[in-house]
Amino acid sequence: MTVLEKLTSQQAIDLENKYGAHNYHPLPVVLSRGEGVYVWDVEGKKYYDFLSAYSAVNQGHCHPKIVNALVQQAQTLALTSRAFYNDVLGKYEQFATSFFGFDKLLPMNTGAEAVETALKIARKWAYEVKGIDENEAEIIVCENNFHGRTTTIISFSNDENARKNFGPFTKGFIKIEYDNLLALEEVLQSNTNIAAFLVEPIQGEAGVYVPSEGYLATAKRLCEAHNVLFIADEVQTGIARTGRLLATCGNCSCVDKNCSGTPEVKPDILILGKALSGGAYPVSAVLANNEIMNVIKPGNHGSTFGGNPIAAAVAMAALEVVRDEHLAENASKLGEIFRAELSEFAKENSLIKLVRGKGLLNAIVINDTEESDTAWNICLQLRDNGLLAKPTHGNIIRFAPPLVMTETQLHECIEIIKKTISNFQK
Ligand code: IF1
Repeated sequence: MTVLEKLTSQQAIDLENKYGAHNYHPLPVVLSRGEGVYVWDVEGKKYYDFLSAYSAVNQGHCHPKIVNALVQQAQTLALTSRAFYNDVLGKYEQFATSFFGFDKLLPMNTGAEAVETALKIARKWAYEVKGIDENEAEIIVCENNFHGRTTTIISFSNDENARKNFGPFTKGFIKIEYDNLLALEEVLQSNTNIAAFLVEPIQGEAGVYVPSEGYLATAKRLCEAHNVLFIADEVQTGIARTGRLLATCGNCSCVDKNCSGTPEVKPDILILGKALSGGAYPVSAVLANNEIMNVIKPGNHGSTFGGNPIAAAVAMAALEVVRDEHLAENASKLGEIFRAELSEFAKENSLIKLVRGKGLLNAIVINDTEESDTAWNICLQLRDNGLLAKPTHGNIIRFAPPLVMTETQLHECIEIIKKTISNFQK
């Protein structure tokens, strides 16, 4: 078989099983094309994509403006490394720092790399600015966090599946309960070696846990009072996914019409990834103001591809799409409709325990145990009915379509979800 020969779904699955590491258990569907909110499998069946590659494809599959930026730059200058300057990176850094309201940006590639970068910056700031003794810095994280898969990041995970037999682990992290301000205050008051508090504005992988109103703002104020950096991991919640440009409120002067204008939760360090490129290319970034970012000096940190011309060009196009197509406003409006309709439906269907989320990052909790395969089987039937979604943990199904979805398309998807669940036989 040549690489150009068209595969059947089963052939594609067999090849992955035989030649690929088994580090995922994908839903059995083989995709070969994407456009906007739709994807097609190799047999030509069309689906609504309700995962958006874990919120990386907020701008829709293969957005022409983003693809064009990718192609044009790839045909001009793809990679220089940071050993030399290039004529795109500075423009992107200026554009993105203004877009989100920070002084500086450190460009990386994956979300985990950006999280690691933020941890390194926070530690260096702790030693060189706050004055903590070297190697004594602690960073507060939350139970049930998900920040990526590197050894340091899984060191502070409590997901046994993600960490078992990957030790020994990195020290210097203190875990507290998510959405618990007393727990945060207690650690801040009892430990003078705290560099930072790393938090997801909504815990996506844990099951789309939206914290109490005011949690992030009060957490930020507590951090300020104790000279501790507030680090927001917006890899999944950022880039308009939750109905705002950011789920925390950057004092971004710009595009978020939903913004109250008051920087009530401006992170000291902001971590972005996924939809920063619209899913067209691995692009992540860490943003901070000078008094924090300037602890990084030449040779302290880097990456071969970090800030490459293609990444810079793609990211600018992806952010322009968010701004020009008003994706935050659309996510906010459609998210309200989605939760209202499914919450009403849940009242008459015992299979759904609850519906929760913000913007177009939502989830339904299935009325069965975490160990059951009910959520998985519902996703198989959703697939058969033309909608792709996947359980996060056990009995929770995440619903996160591209933010370019129209209201008409959303209502069609809601009907597919309702029909599937109404007809579901265990
Ligand atoms: C997998 C989860 C989602 C993230 C947050 C950093 C990263 C992620 C808040 C790291 C990545 C991805 C990773 C992917 C599945 C997906 C995921 F299920 F793993 F947890 F979205 F919820 N911070 N999340 O969500 O970014 O290095 O992947 O670019 O690893 O299975 P990355």
